[in-house]
Amino acid sequence: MRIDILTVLPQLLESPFAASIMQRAQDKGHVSIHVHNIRDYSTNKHKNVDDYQYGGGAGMVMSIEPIAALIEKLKGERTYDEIIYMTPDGEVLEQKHCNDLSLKENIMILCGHYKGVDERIREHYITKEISIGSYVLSGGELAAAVVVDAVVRLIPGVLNDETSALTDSFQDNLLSPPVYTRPPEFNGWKVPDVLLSGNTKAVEKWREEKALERTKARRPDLLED
Ligand code: 6GU
Repeated sequence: MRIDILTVLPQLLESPFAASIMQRAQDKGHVSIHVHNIRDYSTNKHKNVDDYQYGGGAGMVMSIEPIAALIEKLKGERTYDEIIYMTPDGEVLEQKHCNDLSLKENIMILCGHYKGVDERIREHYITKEISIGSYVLSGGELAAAVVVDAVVRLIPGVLNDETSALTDSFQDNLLSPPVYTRPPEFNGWKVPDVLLSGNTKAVEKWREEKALERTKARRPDLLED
């Protein structure tokens, strides 16, 4: 998979992909991530990437020209399966979106800033608009990093048995059960006996019960659909 990220703050997207699973996924060739600075495509002498909004009002709007120039350049090089715009008024990200995106070949992600981008970008280039939740961030970069992380770890071959996505929370609309490791007792706090029993069937049953219990208590909405 190839992911192109369009931003006015490329510094914000350096470290999120430079460690652990994201770095390994790139090293192993499962994904290549390319961060582009929109400012490099500004043609005016001050390298501006935003302007006052028509009709008046506080807040700047990201200009159409540099973004369009960058999108057109990239589209001329390959075909994109999705051109995503990160925005608080987008569809709220769920595991199902990540599962879908993990099967794509080429994805472009545009990070919103200020009051957002000129609406004509959204009308003519964007195929999907994503928010990561009901709160406002200073910009779309951290949200884009969240999407990339959630998607890349699902690409076949990225995770091994130990980090398998199959038992993730949400993958089957259930939260994960509690987990424990050594020692079996700390400060008198004991690991549940069943996990030490060696009885695989009983362990599996216990985990299913706990997952359901936890989901009912914390996220009953997940059990509705
Ligand atoms: Cl995608 N962008 C911004 N600026 N804030 C957000 C968001 C995105 N998702 C949730 N809050």
